[in-house]
Amino acid sequence: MADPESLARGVAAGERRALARAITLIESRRADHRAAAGALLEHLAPEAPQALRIGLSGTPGVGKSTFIEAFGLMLCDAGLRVAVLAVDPSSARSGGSILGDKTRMEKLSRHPRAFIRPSPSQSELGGVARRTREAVSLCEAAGFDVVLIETVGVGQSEVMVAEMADLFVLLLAPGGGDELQGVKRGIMETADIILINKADGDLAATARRTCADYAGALRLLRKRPQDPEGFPLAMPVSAVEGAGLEKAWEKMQALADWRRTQGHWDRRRREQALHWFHEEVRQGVLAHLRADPAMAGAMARLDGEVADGTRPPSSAAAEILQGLIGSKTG
Ligand SMILES: Nc1nc2c(ncn2[C@@H]2O[C@H](COP(=O)(O)OP(=O)(O)OP(=O)(O)O)[C@@H](O)[C@H]2O)c(=O)[nH]1
Ligand SMILES: [Mg+2]
Repeated sequence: MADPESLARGVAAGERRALARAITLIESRRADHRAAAGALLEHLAPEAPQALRIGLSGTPGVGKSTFIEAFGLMLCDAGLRVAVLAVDPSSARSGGSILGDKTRMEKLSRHPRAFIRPSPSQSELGGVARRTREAVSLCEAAGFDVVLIETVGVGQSEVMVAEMADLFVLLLAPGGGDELQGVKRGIMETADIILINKADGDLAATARRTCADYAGALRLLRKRPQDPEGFPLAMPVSAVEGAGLEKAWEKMQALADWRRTQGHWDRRRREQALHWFHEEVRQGVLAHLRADPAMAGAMARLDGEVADGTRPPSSAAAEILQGLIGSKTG
């Protein structure tokens, strides 16, 4: 493993091998690698150019890989450098996606201006979040213009990706109108752009209807300060035929430009940085507690009491914090 400083120089020079090795380093859980990863991230220029970070989510089979291949190639052909990071917290699934993605993103993966990194087989969301966030920073330092962060549209990983993206794009299949109620609502509220994919062939008419349904539902949402007129929006695309991709990119740029000029962009990046800082502290404290046998024992005992309702959560927390502060000072 090269020393963090020269690795950081390689990343900053946009060397793909250095970037790949740097990501391998940040993915490692070995204590010495963690330390080197920390040094590496500190060596990255603080004034590195900002990429447009696009979170992209969608249920299995909706066409994420096909979309990224077509969309990524379009951006590369326009002269942009595109990095794709996949987030898949369930290690059981990731084997399948990597295999699928090798075939579905074949051209993009060979493009000199593209960099694709599949999800590592980590199952714990906290670890995945850190790895992805740090990988995004590395890609940004390496001078990529666009970083696509892909996640499967199931559960918590979506929220996490939204917390590290400048824009959040949701890919949906035609039909699925019943999903509009309930489970999709929360996700819809984080989405900036909803793309109804597979708007081609037999599905074209259904896609247009679905799109109108979502557009209607989006108009009912409370207006968010970070949205210009007309956003969030829903539009049809066909990843297979490439239809609508140019327009989707125009919309993404328009939204990003508006947020930049209105100050939402910087504010959001600052909020996100603070969010991850506090999250790291929280995770670190919990890990520290779990590693100390006496504290772990107290946690287990209090878990039981709180669950049974014999101890209020705040009082149990006070006991743990007392122990934590006491063990630091005494
Ligand atoms: N008709 C049509 N089919 C599409 C389109 N995009 C993707 N598909 C098909 O949908 C299937 C799934 O596409 P993928 O790109 O693998 O979907 P995915 O969301 O990456 O799936 P997972 O990685 O399993 O979550 C494939 O058979 C694609 O050919 C499209 O725009 N139109
Ligand atoms: Mg896929």
